Amino acid sequence: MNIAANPVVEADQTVYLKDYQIPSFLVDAVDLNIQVFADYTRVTAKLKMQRQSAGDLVLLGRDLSLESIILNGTPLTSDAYQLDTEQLVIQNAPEQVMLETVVLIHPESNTQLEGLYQAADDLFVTQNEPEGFRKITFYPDRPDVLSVFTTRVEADKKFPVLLANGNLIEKGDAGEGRHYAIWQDPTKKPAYLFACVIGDLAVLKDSYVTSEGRNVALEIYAEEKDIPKCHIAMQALKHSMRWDEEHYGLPYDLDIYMIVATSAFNMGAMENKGLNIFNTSCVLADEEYTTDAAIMRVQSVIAHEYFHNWTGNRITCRDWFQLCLKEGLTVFRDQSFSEDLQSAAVQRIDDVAVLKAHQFPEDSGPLSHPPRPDHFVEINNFYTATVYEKGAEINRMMATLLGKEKFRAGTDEYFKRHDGQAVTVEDWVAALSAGSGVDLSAFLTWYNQPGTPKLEAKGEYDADAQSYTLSFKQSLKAHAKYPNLKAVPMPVALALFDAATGEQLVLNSDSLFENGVKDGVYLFDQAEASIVFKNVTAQPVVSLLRNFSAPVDLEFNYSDQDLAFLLQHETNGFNQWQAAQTLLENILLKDHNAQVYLDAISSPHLLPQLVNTDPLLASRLLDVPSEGYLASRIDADYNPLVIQAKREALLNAVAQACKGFWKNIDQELQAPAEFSQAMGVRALKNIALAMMVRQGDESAFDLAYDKFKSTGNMSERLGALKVLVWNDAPQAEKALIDFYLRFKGEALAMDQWFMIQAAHPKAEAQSIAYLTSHPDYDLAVPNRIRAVSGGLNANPVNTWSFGVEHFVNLAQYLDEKNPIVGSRLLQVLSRWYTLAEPQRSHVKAQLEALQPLVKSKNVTETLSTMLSVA
Ligand code: B3K
Ligand code: ZN
Repeated sequence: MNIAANPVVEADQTVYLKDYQIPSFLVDAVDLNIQVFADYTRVTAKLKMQRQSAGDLVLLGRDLSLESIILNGTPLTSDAYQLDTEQLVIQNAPEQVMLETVVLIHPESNTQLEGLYQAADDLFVTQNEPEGFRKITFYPDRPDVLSVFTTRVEADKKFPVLLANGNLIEKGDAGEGRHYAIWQDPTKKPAYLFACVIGDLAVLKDSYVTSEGRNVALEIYAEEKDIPKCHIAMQALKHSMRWDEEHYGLPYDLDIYMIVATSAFNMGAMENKGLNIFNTSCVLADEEYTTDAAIMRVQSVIAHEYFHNWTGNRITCRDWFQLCLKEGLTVFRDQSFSEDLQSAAVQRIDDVAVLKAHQFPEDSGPLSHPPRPDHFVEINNFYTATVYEKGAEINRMMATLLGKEKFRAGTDEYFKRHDGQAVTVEDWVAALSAGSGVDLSAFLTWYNQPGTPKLEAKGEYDADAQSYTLSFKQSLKAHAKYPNLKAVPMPVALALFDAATGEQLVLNSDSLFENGVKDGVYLFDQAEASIVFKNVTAQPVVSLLRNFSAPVDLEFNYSDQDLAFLLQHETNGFNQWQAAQTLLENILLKDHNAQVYLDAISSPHLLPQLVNTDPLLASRLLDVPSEGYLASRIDADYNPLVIQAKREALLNAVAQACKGFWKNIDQELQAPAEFSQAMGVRALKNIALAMMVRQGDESAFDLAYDKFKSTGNMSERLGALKVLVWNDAPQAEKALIDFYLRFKGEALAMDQWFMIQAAHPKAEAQSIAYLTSHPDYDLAVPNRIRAVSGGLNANPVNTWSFGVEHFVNLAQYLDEKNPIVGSRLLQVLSRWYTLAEPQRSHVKAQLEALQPLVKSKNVTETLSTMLSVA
């Protein structure tokens, strides 16, 4: 019997955290036999189960054709169970159950890229988090059911690679040109961590000896031509393994660790136990083919998935509401790892930039939810910036407050208490508190409520008393679904500077002790409070939230001069950047005069000096907030054209203000051998090139074209190509053709080719139509869709005009074919309600027209939440 996919969402499909119940049956062992044929796959599953609590035996299953079912040796007829589109239920099952099912599935026509699917002619892979395993076989597919898996994979010999989790225990001939492999995973795991791979791939091999002396085989599988691009990922993997031993005392626990790269993947990567499956975009790294930013991303995603082995796999989530338990902690861990790879200030800048560009807007609009939501319709819609990035910030705050040693004592306690278990956010905070000896339970509030807290601070200097008072107030916007919002604890890292000399003031221990500031951090945990610094001999400049010590929206009565001062004198690189960003926001959104900023950024004491010591930080200090970010700061009557015009004018003014600087950068700065420094030099040179065009420098296009042709480095090549294409240079067309011919066999490079054209500031509906009807555009490949859609969305003026139709059509097309990606892309329009009329009504009408046309839970939930704003 065939079961329909994606039933229409009904009112009662919301799942609530408060309804959690332990599973009625646990699975002690699973035996799978997965036989892949050309036009179907047969899955035989033997589950050894035992009752844990009263209730029916519930096996979840979707899109499965059930061939047979045997319970404790007796074949069951259809009247012995209830079967619908989502589950198979057996009432009155005995205490001990041996259940054998045979189902047929169709990976060859699975376009949703969930469960087992054909990713290429010669490749089948799985993606089971969160609920994909139920598309492979009937199973209690929930994260609190942990079991030992033995997997037999059988396929035609034209697929030489047969992989599954754990250790290979047997392989051999299966007759008729077929072969098999049997893998056994000794660690108990939930089904979402199950993986298998059937394909024709090449492999890069290495090995690693753990701190416990275990010799681990490391294997990265990819297409033959891509193997040379896997070395950076392999180094990053070994580095991550060492890092986790040194920083958390966590060694790897199996004899083999495999990574498989595929270009057909809905997201970045997946941490399946011992068998990660990765989007090629997060494995392949090579200066000739991928950008510096992509290389950094590969290293961080490799680390992220590796770190999940402990935070996610060994200790997993009790239910999907707890997703940020594993994701927030693992993101915090990978961010810390990346801080060790490059300028730590720049890593923090980049992480906060992501938080502010994605999480803050999400949290201020209709899609706002707590890091741990208390209800959802489709859990796939909750792999969000809030769960990941805000989740990471909560862990960072606790780590900041505890300091290195206590934080480590806390994490040690967590691994000791909960190894092998499926736990909750409360368990994590309790273990961290117990291990560190510091009660952190107040931080639970952060997990449970939505919205970015506003932190209003005021500074007052009293010359007579020689004291400086800082007062703080926190507030949250009301949320219909989450009432009873409470004050949260916020570590506020701060420093005072002498306004005359630019030196940081040493806060003597008296003043520290009295006001509760410890190691430069004040824990603000009430609705309102103030602190006083004594013996301050002149009006200081205060720098707040150093390193962005809490994920809040800070409002402080800074003058533009104070901000310019901090841009030039803060010793914390992150806060230098933050000062520049705030100053730029004042100019672009509050119409402040730009001169204070222009004077500071062109000061000979700032960038010309920094370019030699930390070129990457220098490049970030030149960041001007994107139009998309600026839009996220506007809650009503947003006119994209106005913001674009203001931003363009400012960039032109910056180009003029730093006149001689750009040419100097271009001619005199050389990329050193060290990667992170070289990356900084390349970033600066790309900015310089774009600025030279803004200055009207006539040599700039020739310079860009020469660079484009002569360089072997993708960051340089793309930097030059952007300048040519986005300015409609005479050389643009031939550069695009040259790039196409040079890289047409390289999917990731071609994604960039699509992206650059889609991101043309003057792109029109026709130019996007040209790209989406190009023979190399493929709606079955999420990376390609994201390249064009992401490029288009780089210019909000375009997004909110012809782009609306693009995104609405995509959501409709993908609704059933790939609802995870369709739902995600639609979210680009979530701030429609902030637009000025008549655009607001136009977009609303288009969204409303989409509503009756979509069926998937994913798109339906997203759309109805988006439209829930008044
Ligand atoms: N845990 C996976 C995400 C799965 C997303 C499913 N829609 C990757 C990661 O966060 O490491
Ligand atoms: Zn993750």
